[in-house]
Amino acid sequence: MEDIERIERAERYILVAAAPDEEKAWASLDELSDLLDTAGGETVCHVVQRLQRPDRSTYIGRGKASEIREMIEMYEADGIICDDELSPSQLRNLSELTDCKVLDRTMLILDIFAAHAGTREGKLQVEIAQLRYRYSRLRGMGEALSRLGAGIGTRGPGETRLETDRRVIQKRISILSDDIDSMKRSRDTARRKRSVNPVPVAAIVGYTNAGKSTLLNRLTGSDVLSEDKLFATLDPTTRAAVLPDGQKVLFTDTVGFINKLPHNLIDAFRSTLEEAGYADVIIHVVDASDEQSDLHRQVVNDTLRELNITGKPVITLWNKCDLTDPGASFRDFDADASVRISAKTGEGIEAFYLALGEILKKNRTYIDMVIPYRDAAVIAEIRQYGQLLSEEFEAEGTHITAYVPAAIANRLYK
Ligand SMILES: Nc1nc2c(ncn2[C@@H]2O[C@H](COP(=O)(O)OP(=O)(O)OP(=O)(O)O)[C@@H](O)[C@H]2O)c(=O)[nH]1
Ligand SMILES: [Mg+2]
Repeated sequence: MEDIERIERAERYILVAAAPDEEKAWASLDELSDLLDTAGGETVCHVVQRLQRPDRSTYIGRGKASEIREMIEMYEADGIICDDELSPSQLRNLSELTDCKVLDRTMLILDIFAAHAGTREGKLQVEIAQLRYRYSRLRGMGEALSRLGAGIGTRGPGETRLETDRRVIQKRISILSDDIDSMKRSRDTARRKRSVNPVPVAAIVGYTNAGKSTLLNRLTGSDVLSEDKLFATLDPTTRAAVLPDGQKVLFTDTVGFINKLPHNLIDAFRSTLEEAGYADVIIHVVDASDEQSDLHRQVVNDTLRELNITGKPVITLWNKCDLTDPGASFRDFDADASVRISAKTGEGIEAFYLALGEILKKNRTYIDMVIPYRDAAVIAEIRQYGQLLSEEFEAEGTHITAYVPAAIANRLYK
Protein backbone atom coordinates (compact mmCIF):
# COMPACT_ATOMS: atom_id res chain seq x y z
CA MET A 1 0.00 0.00 0.00
CA GLU A 2 2.70 2.41 1.01
CA ASP A 3 4.55 1.63 -2.20
CA ILE A 4 1.58 2.52 -4.32
CA GLU A 5 1.19 5.85 -2.57
CA ARG A 6 4.81 6.63 -3.12
CA ILE A 7 4.54 5.93 -6.82
CA GLU A 8 1.38 7.92 -7.33
CA ARG A 9 2.45 11.06 -5.51
CA ALA A 10 3.73 13.70 -7.95
CA GLU A 11 7.31 14.84 -7.40
CA ARG A 12 7.40 18.24 -5.71
CA TYR A 13 10.06 20.83 -6.40
CA ILE A 14 11.20 24.24 -5.27
CA LEU A 15 12.09 26.33 -8.33
CA VAL A 16 15.19 28.48 -8.00
CA ALA A 17 16.60 31.33 -10.09
CA ALA A 18 19.71 33.49 -9.69
CA ALA A 19 19.56 36.51 -12.00
CA PRO A 20 20.15 40.28 -12.10
CA ASP A 21 16.58 41.23 -13.03
CA GLU A 22 14.08 39.91 -10.48
CA GLU A 23 11.01 40.59 -12.57
CA LYS A 24 12.36 38.60 -15.51
CA ALA A 25 13.46 35.85 -13.15
CA TRP A 26 9.92 35.46 -11.75
CA ALA A 27 8.48 35.31 -15.28
CA SER A 28 11.06 32.72 -16.25
CA LEU A 29 10.19 30.64 -13.16
CA ASP A 30 6.52 30.76 -14.18
CA GLU A 31 7.55 29.17 -17.44
CA LEU A 32 9.73 26.63 -15.59
CA SER A 33 6.69 25.81 -13.49
CA ASP A 34 4.66 25.12 -16.68
CA LEU A 35 7.47 22.87 -17.85
CA LEU A 36 7.42 20.97 -14.55
CA ASP A 37 3.66 20.60 -14.86
CA THR A 38 4.12 19.15 -18.36
CA ALA A 39 6.67 16.69 -16.93
CA GLY A 40 4.12 15.58 -14.33
CA GLY A 41 5.70 17.29 -11.32
CA GLU A 42 4.39 19.90 -8.88
CA THR A 43 5.79 23.28 -7.93
CA VAL A 44 6.11 23.94 -4.19
CA CYS A 45 7.31 27.54 -4.42
CA HIS A 46 9.61 29.91 -6.28
CA VAL A 47 12.86 31.34 -4.90
CA VAL A 48 14.69 34.19 -6.65
CA GLN A 49 18.08 35.48 -5.62
CA ARG A 50 19.23 38.68 -7.22
CA LEU A 51 22.79 38.17 -8.41
CA GLN A 52 24.67 39.94 -11.19
CA ARG A 53 25.47 36.46 -12.44
CA PRO A 54 24.92 33.03 -10.89
CA ASP A 55 27.64 31.92 -8.47
CA ARG A 56 30.30 30.07 -10.38
CA SER A 57 30.57 27.16 -7.97
CA THR A 58 27.18 26.99 -6.27
CA TYR A 59 24.72 28.82 -8.62
CA ILE A 60 22.99 30.58 -5.69
CA GLY A 61 24.90 31.89 -2.65
CA ARG A 62 25.78 29.49 0.15
CA GLY A 63 23.46 31.28 2.60
CA LYS A 64 20.54 30.91 0.20
CA ALA A 65 21.43 27.27 -0.29
CA SER A 66 21.12 26.52 3.42
CA GLU A 67 17.78 28.37 3.56
CA ILE A 68 16.60 26.15 0.77
CA ARG A 69 17.81 23.08 2.61
CA GLU A 70 15.46 24.03 5.46
CA MET A 71 12.60 24.77 3.10
CA ILE A 72 12.97 21.33 1.55
CA GLU A 73 12.38 19.77 4.92
CA MET A 74 9.59 22.11 5.88
CA TYR A 75 7.63 21.58 2.66
CA GLU A 76 8.62 17.94 2.27
CA ALA A 77 9.79 18.68 -1.24
CA ASP A 78 11.69 16.17 -3.36
CA GLY A 79 14.28 18.60 -4.59
CA ILE A 80 15.02 21.82 -6.41
CA ILE A 81 15.13 22.83 -10.06
CA CYS A 82 17.44 25.65 -11.11
CA ASP A 83 16.36 27.89 -13.97
CA ASP A 84 19.69 27.70 -15.84
CA GLU A 85 21.85 24.86 -17.08
CA LEU A 86 24.21 24.03 -14.20
CA SER A 87 27.87 23.28 -14.72
CA PRO A 88 29.09 19.93 -13.38
CA SER A 89 30.63 21.61 -10.31
CA GLN A 90 27.57 23.76 -9.59
CA LEU A 91 25.47 20.63 -9.74
CA ARG A 92 27.78 18.73 -7.41
CA ASN A 93 28.24 21.54 -4.87
CA LEU A 94 24.62 22.57 -4.77
CA SER A 95 23.45 19.06 -4.24
CA GLU A 96 25.89 18.72 -1.33
CA LEU A 97 24.80 22.03 0.22
CA THR A 98 21.08 21.38 -0.04
CA ASP A 99 21.30 17.64 0.53
CA CYS A 100 18.55 16.97 -1.99
CA LYS A 101 17.87 16.10 -5.61
CA VAL A 102 19.06 18.95 -7.82
CA LEU A 103 17.78 19.32 -11.38
CA ASP A 104 18.21 22.12 -13.88
CA ARG A 105 16.14 23.58 -16.69
CA THR A 106 17.97 21.48 -19.25
CA MET A 107 17.27 18.16 -17.52
CA LEU A 108 13.61 19.10 -17.24
CA ILE A 109 13.28 20.04 -20.91
CA LEU A 110 15.12 16.89 -21.97
CA ASP A 111 12.81 14.84 -19.76
CA ILE A 112 9.75 16.32 -21.51
CA PHE A 113 11.26 15.74 -24.93
CA ALA A 114 12.05 12.13 -23.99
CA ALA A 115 8.45 11.54 -23.00
CA HIS A 116 6.96 13.25 -26.08
CA ALA A 117 9.26 12.22 -28.93
CA GLY A 118 7.18 10.19 -31.35
CA THR A 119 9.31 9.22 -34.32
CA ARG A 120 12.25 6.86 -34.09
CA GLU A 121 14.62 9.62 -35.11
CA GLY A 122 13.13 12.03 -32.57
CA LYS A 123 13.71 9.45 -29.83
CA LEU A 124 17.32 8.88 -30.87
CA GLN A 125 17.97 12.62 -31.00
CA VAL A 126 16.63 13.16 -27.50
CA GLU A 127 18.48 10.20 -26.04
CA ILE A 128 21.73 11.40 -27.51
CA ALA A 129 21.16 14.88 -26.08
CA GLN A 130 20.46 13.36 -22.66
CA LEU A 131 23.51 11.12 -22.78
CA ARG A 132 25.80 13.99 -23.80
CA TYR A 133 24.51 16.04 -20.91
CA ARG A 134 25.10 13.18 -18.48
CA TYR A 135 28.45 12.23 -19.89
CA SER A 136 29.92 15.64 -19.16
CA ARG A 137 28.61 15.53 -15.59
CA LEU A 138 29.33 12.01 -14.45
CA ARG A 139 32.93 12.39 -13.36
CA GLY A 140 33.12 13.09 -9.67
CA MET A 141 29.43 13.48 -9.20
CA GLY A 142 28.32 9.95 -8.41
CA GLU A 143 26.89 11.37 -5.19
CA ALA A 144 24.67 13.96 -6.87
CA LEU A 145 23.52 11.42 -9.40
CA SER A 146 22.60 8.83 -6.83
CA ARG A 147 20.47 11.48 -5.14
CA LEU A 148 18.51 11.69 -8.38
CA GLY A 149 17.12 8.22 -7.76
CA ALA A 150 14.33 7.60 -10.29
CA GLY A 151 11.77 10.02 -11.70
CA ILE A 152 12.13 13.35 -13.49
CA GLY A 153 15.60 13.87 -14.91
CA THR A 154 16.44 10.17 -15.16
CA ARG A 155 13.87 9.05 -17.71
CA GLY A 156 15.00 8.29 -21.24
CA PRO A 157 12.71 7.90 -24.26
CA GLY A 158 10.13 5.21 -23.63
CA GLU A 159 10.59 5.54 -19.84
CA THR A 160 13.84 3.58 -19.88
CA ARG A 161 16.30 4.50 -17.14
CA LEU A 162 19.24 6.51 -18.41
CA GLU A 163 22.64 4.88 -18.34
CA THR A 164 25.10 5.91 -15.62
CA ASP A 165 28.32 4.22 -16.72
CA ARG A 166 30.60 6.57 -18.65
CA ARG A 167 32.03 3.89 -20.91
CA VAL A 168 28.62 2.46 -21.75
CA ILE A 169 27.35 5.98 -22.41
CA GLN A 170 30.17 6.74 -24.79
CA LYS A 171 29.54 3.56 -26.73
CA ARG A 172 25.82 4.21 -26.89
CA ILE A 173 26.40 7.78 -28.14
CA SER A 174 28.52 6.51 -30.99
CA ILE A 175 25.93 3.87 -31.98
CA LEU A 176 23.14 6.44 -31.87
CA SER A 177 25.15 8.93 -33.94
CA ASP A 178 25.68 6.30 -36.65
CA ASP A 179 21.96 5.50 -36.71
CA ILE A 180 21.06 9.17 -36.99
CA ASP A 181 23.56 9.69 -39.79
CA SER A 182 22.10 6.91 -41.86
CA MET A 183 18.57 8.22 -41.31
CA LYS A 184 19.72 11.64 -42.37
CA ARG A 185 21.18 10.22 -45.56
CA SER A 186 17.94 8.50 -46.51
CA ARG A 187 16.00 11.68 -45.70
CA ASP A 188 18.29 13.68 -47.97
CA THR A 189 17.59 11.26 -50.80
CA ALA A 190 13.86 11.54 -50.21
CA ARG A 191 14.14 15.32 -50.21
CA ARG A 192 16.12 15.37 -53.43
CA LYS A 193 13.37 13.37 -55.05
CA ARG A 194 10.81 15.77 -53.67
CA SER A 195 12.66 18.93 -54.64
CA VAL A 196 11.55 18.35 -58.21
CA ASN A 197 8.10 18.99 -56.83
CA PRO A 198 7.41 22.67 -57.41
CA VAL A 199 4.86 23.23 -54.62
CA PRO A 200 6.20 25.95 -52.32
CA VAL A 201 6.74 25.09 -48.66
CA ALA A 202 5.84 27.40 -45.76
CA ALA A 203 7.34 26.47 -42.39
CA ILE A 204 5.33 27.46 -39.32
CA VAL A 205 7.74 28.30 -36.50
CA GLY A 206 7.38 30.03 -33.14
CA TYR A 207 7.68 29.87 -29.39
CA THR A 208 6.12 26.87 -27.71
CA ASN A 209 2.36 27.24 -27.13
CA ALA A 210 2.09 30.17 -29.60
CA GLY A 211 -0.61 28.36 -31.61
CA LYS A 212 1.35 26.81 -34.49
CA SER A 213 -0.59 23.54 -34.58
CA THR A 214 -3.91 25.37 -34.23
CA LEU A 215 -2.91 27.46 -37.25
CA LEU A 216 -1.92 24.38 -39.28
CA ASN A 217 -5.29 22.84 -38.48
CA ARG A 218 -7.14 26.01 -39.49
CA LEU A 219 -5.21 26.38 -42.77
CA THR A 220 -5.33 22.77 -43.88
CA GLY A 221 -8.43 21.46 -42.14
CA SER A 222 -6.33 18.81 -40.43
CA ASP A 223 -6.43 17.56 -36.91
CA VAL A 224 -2.96 17.85 -35.42
CA LEU A 225 -2.78 17.72 -31.62
CA SER A 226 -2.94 21.20 -30.13
CA GLU A 227 -2.94 21.63 -26.39
CA ASP A 228 -2.38 24.23 -23.74
CA LYS A 229 0.90 22.53 -22.89
CA LEU A 230 4.49 23.32 -23.67
CA PHE A 231 6.00 21.17 -26.41
CA ALA A 232 2.76 19.51 -27.50
CA THR A 233 4.38 19.08 -30.94
CA LEU A 234 7.79 17.48 -31.32
CA ASP A 235 7.76 15.91 -34.75
CA PRO A 236 7.16 18.01 -37.83
CA THR A 237 3.91 17.48 -39.75
CA THR A 238 3.35 18.66 -43.32
CA ARG A 239 -0.07 19.21 -44.90
CA ALA A 240 -1.19 20.70 -48.20
CA ALA A 241 -3.60 23.59 -48.68
CA VAL A 242 -4.83 25.64 -51.63
CA LEU A 243 -4.85 29.43 -51.24
CA PRO A 244 -7.86 31.42 -52.49
CA ASP A 245 -5.80 32.47 -55.57
CA GLY A 246 -5.42 28.81 -56.52
CA GLN A 247 -1.79 28.48 -55.41
CA LYS A 248 -1.04 25.15 -53.71
CA VAL A 249 1.19 25.38 -50.61
CA LEU A 250 2.67 22.85 -48.20
CA PHE A 251 2.54 23.96 -44.56
CA THR A 252 4.92 22.35 -42.08
CA ASP A 253 4.21 22.53 -38.34
CA THR A 254 7.40 22.42 -36.28
CA VAL A 255 8.60 21.97 -32.71
CA GLY A 256 8.29 25.10 -30.54
CA PHE A 257 11.28 27.10 -29.36
CA ILE A 258 11.94 28.10 -25.76
CA ASN A 259 14.17 30.48 -23.89
CA LYS A 260 17.46 28.99 -22.65
CA LEU A 261 17.10 26.05 -25.00
CA PRO A 262 19.51 23.30 -23.90
CA HIS A 263 22.54 23.44 -26.09
CA ASN A 264 22.56 19.70 -26.67
CA LEU A 265 19.06 19.97 -28.03
CA ILE A 266 20.02 22.45 -30.73
CA ASP A 267 21.45 19.52 -32.69
CA ALA A 268 18.23 17.62 -32.28
CA PHE A 269 16.35 20.72 -33.42
CA ARG A 270 18.56 21.05 -36.40
CA SER A 271 17.28 17.82 -37.85
CA THR A 272 13.61 18.35 -37.01
CA LEU A 273 13.87 21.85 -38.40
CA GLU A 274 15.71 20.85 -41.52
CA GLU A 275 12.41 21.11 -43.32
CA ALA A 276 12.22 24.77 -42.31
CA GLY A 277 15.68 25.26 -43.78
CA TYR A 278 14.32 24.19 -47.17
CA ALA A 279 11.13 26.22 -46.89
CA ASP A 280 10.32 29.05 -49.28
CA VAL A 281 8.66 31.15 -46.58
CA ILE A 282 8.85 31.25 -42.78
CA ILE A 283 5.57 31.84 -40.93
CA HIS A 284 6.49 33.09 -37.46
CA VAL A 285 3.58 32.67 -35.02
CA VAL A 286 3.70 34.87 -31.90
CA ASP A 287 1.26 34.65 -29.00
CA ALA A 288 0.41 38.36 -28.87
CA SER A 289 -1.61 37.89 -25.68
CA ASP A 290 1.48 36.77 -23.74
CA GLU A 291 3.19 39.46 -21.69
CA GLN A 292 6.53 38.00 -22.69
CA SER A 293 5.76 38.08 -26.42
CA ASP A 294 8.67 40.43 -27.20
CA LEU A 295 11.16 38.15 -25.49
CA HIS A 296 9.64 35.11 -27.20
CA ARG A 297 9.90 36.70 -30.63
CA GLN A 298 13.53 37.51 -29.96
CA VAL A 299 14.27 33.96 -28.79
CA VAL A 300 12.73 32.57 -31.99
CA ASN A 301 14.73 34.95 -34.19
CA ASP A 302 17.96 34.12 -32.34
CA THR A 303 17.33 30.39 -32.56
CA LEU A 304 16.57 30.57 -36.29
CA ARG A 305 19.85 32.39 -36.75
CA GLU A 306 21.68 29.78 -34.71
CA LEU A 307 20.15 27.10 -36.91
CA ASN A 308 21.24 29.00 -40.02
CA ILE A 309 17.70 29.48 -41.20
CA THR A 310 18.16 32.97 -42.59
CA GLY A 311 17.62 34.99 -45.73
CA LYS A 312 14.06 33.77 -46.28
CA PRO A 313 10.93 35.89 -46.45
CA VAL A 314 9.18 35.98 -43.06
CA ILE A 315 5.54 36.64 -42.23
CA THR A 316 4.95 37.37 -38.55
CA LEU A 317 1.51 36.41 -37.31
CA TRP A 318 0.36 38.08 -34.10
CA ASN A 319 -1.86 35.26 -32.95
CA LYS A 320 -4.58 35.04 -30.29
CA CYS A 321 -5.80 38.52 -31.26
CA ASP A 322 -9.17 37.48 -29.84
CA LEU A 323 -7.50 37.90 -26.44
CA THR A 324 -5.73 41.23 -27.07
CA ASP A 325 -6.93 44.81 -27.00
CA PRO A 326 -8.33 45.59 -30.49
CA GLY A 327 -6.61 49.00 -30.39
CA ALA A 328 -3.13 47.61 -29.67
CA SER A 329 -0.68 47.77 -32.55
CA PHE A 330 1.72 44.98 -33.33
CA ARG A 331 4.61 45.31 -35.68
CA ASP A 332 7.70 43.35 -36.51
CA PHE A 333 10.35 45.29 -38.37
CA ASP A 334 12.34 42.11 -38.99
CA ALA A 335 9.51 40.60 -41.03
CA ASP A 336 8.42 41.12 -44.63
CA ALA A 337 4.80 41.25 -43.56
CA SER A 338 2.95 41.11 -40.29
CA VAL A 339 -0.69 40.27 -39.72
CA ARG A 340 -2.94 40.04 -36.66
CA ILE A 341 -4.82 36.80 -36.58
CA SER A 342 -6.67 34.40 -34.38
CA ALA A 343 -5.99 30.83 -35.36
CA LYS A 344 -8.88 29.90 -33.10
CA THR A 345 -11.62 32.16 -34.53
CA GLY A 346 -10.22 32.56 -38.04
CA GLU A 347 -9.95 36.34 -37.81
CA GLY A 348 -7.24 37.79 -40.06
CA ILE A 349 -6.68 34.59 -42.03
CA GLU A 350 -7.79 36.21 -45.31
CA ALA A 351 -5.23 39.00 -44.80
CA PHE A 352 -2.61 36.36 -44.11
CA TYR A 353 -3.47 34.55 -47.38
CA LEU A 354 -3.02 37.83 -49.27
CA ALA A 355 0.37 38.49 -47.67
CA LEU A 356 1.48 34.92 -48.36
CA GLY A 357 0.22 35.08 -51.96
CA GLU A 358 2.21 38.27 -52.57
CA ILE A 359 5.41 36.76 -51.22
CA LEU A 360 5.03 33.53 -53.17
CA LYS A 361 4.40 35.50 -56.35
CA LYS A 362 7.77 37.17 -55.93
CA ASN A 363 9.34 33.72 -55.88
CA ARG A 364 7.85 32.93 -59.25
CA THR A 365 9.27 33.62 -62.66
CA TYR A 366 7.42 35.22 -65.56
CA ILE A 367 7.75 33.19 -68.75
CA ASP A 368 6.78 33.98 -72.34
CA MET A 369 7.55 31.07 -74.66
CA VAL A 370 6.28 28.58 -77.21
CA ILE A 371 5.81 25.05 -75.89
CA PRO A 372 5.98 22.39 -78.63
CA TYR A 373 2.78 20.37 -78.91
CA ARG A 374 4.62 17.17 -77.94
CA ASP A 375 5.42 18.78 -74.53
CA ALA A 376 1.78 19.52 -73.73
CA ALA A 377 2.22 17.90 -70.30
CA VAL A 378 4.24 20.94 -69.23
CA ILE A 379 1.19 23.14 -69.67
CA ALA A 380 -0.85 20.92 -67.41
CA GLU A 381 1.92 21.22 -64.85
CA ILE A 382 1.93 25.00 -65.12
CA ARG A 383 -1.83 25.02 -64.60
CA GLN A 384 -1.39 22.98 -61.48
CA TYR A 385 1.59 24.70 -59.89
CA GLY A 386 1.76 28.14 -61.46
CA GLN A 387 -0.52 30.71 -62.96
CA LEU A 388 -1.24 30.47 -66.68
CA LEU A 389 -1.90 34.00 -67.97
CA SER A 390 -2.50 33.36 -71.68
CA GLU A 391 -2.22 30.61 -74.28
CA GLU A 392 -2.37 30.87 -78.07
CA PHE A 393 -2.10 28.02 -80.50
CA GLU A 394 0.53 28.63 -83.15
CA ALA A 395 2.16 26.52 -85.84
CA GLU A 396 5.09 25.24 -83.69
CA GLY A 397 3.20 24.86 -80.50
CA THR A 398 1.33 26.72 -77.74
CA HIS A 399 2.50 30.27 -77.05
CA ILE A 400 2.06 30.89 -73.35
CA THR A 401 2.70 33.56 -70.76
CA ALA A 402 2.69 32.46 -67.13
CA TYR A 403 4.11 32.80 -63.63
CA VAL A 404 5.82 29.56 -62.69
CA PRO A 405 7.81 28.30 -59.69
CA ALA A 406 11.57 28.50 -60.07
CA ALA A 407 11.82 24.70 -60.36
CA ILE A 408 9.72 24.70 -63.54
CA ALA A 409 11.32 27.83 -65.01
CA ASN A 410 14.80 26.35 -64.63
CA ARG A 411 13.73 23.21 -66.42
CA LEU A 412 12.11 25.12 -69.30
CA TYR A 413 15.09 27.38 -69.91
CA LYS A 414 17.63 24.57 -69.69
N1 LIG B 1 -7.66 32.27 -27.49
C1 LIG B 1 -6.88 31.70 -28.41
N2 LIG B 1 -6.23 30.56 -28.11
C2 LIG B 1 -5.45 30.00 -29.07
C3 LIG B 1 -5.31 30.58 -30.36
N3 LIG B 1 -4.44 29.81 -31.07
C4 LIG B 1 -4.08 28.79 -30.25
N4 LIG B 1 -4.69 28.90 -29.05
C5 LIG B 1 -4.56 27.99 -27.90
O1 LIG B 1 -3.19 27.99 -27.47
C6 LIG B 1 -2.82 26.70 -26.99
C7 LIG B 1 -1.56 26.22 -27.72
O2 LIG B 1 -1.90 25.99 -29.08
P1 LIG B 1 -1.03 24.99 -29.99
O3 LIG B 1 -1.59 25.14 -31.37
O4 LIG B 1 -0.95 23.65 -29.38
O5 LIG B 1 0.38 25.71 -29.88
P2 LIG B 1 1.78 25.24 -30.51
O6 LIG B 1 2.46 26.48 -30.93
O7 LIG B 1 1.54 24.20 -31.55
O8 LIG B 1 2.46 24.64 -29.22
P3 LIG B 1 3.64 23.52 -29.07
O9 LIG B 1 3.42 22.46 -30.10
O10 LIG B 1 3.43 23.04 -27.68
O11 LIG B 1 4.92 24.24 -29.25
C8 LIG B 1 -4.02 25.80 -27.21
O12 LIG B 1 -4.72 25.71 -25.98
C9 LIG B 1 -4.83 26.54 -28.25
O13 LIG B 1 -6.21 26.26 -28.17
C10 LIG B 1 -6.02 31.79 -30.65
O14 LIG B 1 -5.97 32.39 -31.72
N5 LIG B 1 -6.78 32.31 -29.62
MG1 LIG C 1 2.18 22.30 -31.65
